[in-house]
Amino acid sequence: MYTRKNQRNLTRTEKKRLVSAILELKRSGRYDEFVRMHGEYYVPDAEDGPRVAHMTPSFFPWHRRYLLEFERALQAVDSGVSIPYWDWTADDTPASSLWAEDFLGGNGRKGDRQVMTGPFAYGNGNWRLTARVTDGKFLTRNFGRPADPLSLPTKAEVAKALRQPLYDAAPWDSTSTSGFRSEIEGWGAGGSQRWRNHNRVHRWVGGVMVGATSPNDPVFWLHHAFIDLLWTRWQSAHPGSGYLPRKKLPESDPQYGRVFGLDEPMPPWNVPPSALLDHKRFYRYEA
Ligand code: CU1
Ligand code: CU1
Repeated sequence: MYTRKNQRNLTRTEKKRLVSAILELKRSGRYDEFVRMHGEYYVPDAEDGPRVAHMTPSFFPWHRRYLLEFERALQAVDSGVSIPYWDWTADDTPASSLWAEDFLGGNGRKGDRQVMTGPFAYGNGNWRLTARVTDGKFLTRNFGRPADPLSLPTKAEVAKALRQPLYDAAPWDSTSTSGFRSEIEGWGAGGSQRWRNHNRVHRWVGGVMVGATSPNDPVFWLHHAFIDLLWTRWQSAHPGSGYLPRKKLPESDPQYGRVFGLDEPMPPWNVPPSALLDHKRFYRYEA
């Protein structure tokens, strides 16, 4: 049993050890395998086939398992590290210590958006992107998207999603207009408001965080640890509710074969959502 801490409370030594473990995974090629896996499972609902990771009820359990795999890889390098979480409702500016030179480094520069500071700056020689949807070998960011500004989600927006009594709802995709999963993941029809919560954070960071190979930016893990923490908060707030759909969808359902019920094994690990509902089997979150 280990604890996932709020990144703002990490000591200098803890940040250093986490960064070193990430850089070691990168050096060994393991890191890019994780990036490629994420790209492979980025199946939007406009495409055919099973949809296990995004725009789908198993968004939470799939990413929980994905983070666990990454965390195990980190711990194989240094057993004392875990994935911290980034509460972007509190640390909501580029001035946050998260973006300091001793941790994840800062914003991209003007023009090519290349990150120039910190351990993941291309110029420091340890962070060359190999698994990408588009070309470009260096990490990019574009905080707040100045050309069309957007801000990070607020406590009120997160609280509203946490009040949703239902986990998810038909049609179980990016157009579901109710349910906790849809509201936190952040799709839903209509205008600029549709990039809510989880999605808006990807867009606020910008650069490689937008798109299927977003784990190329290490902040991905800290963002998703917070998303995972929000799932635990929703579970505590709604003990009588739970993962949906409970059963495999019937053949008559348009989403048949595309969405994973509670006990249907999720690729690539063949683990069903039901095996991932209780995070306390694996780790705890620091309050
Ligand atoms: Cu993802
Ligand atoms: Cu994400």
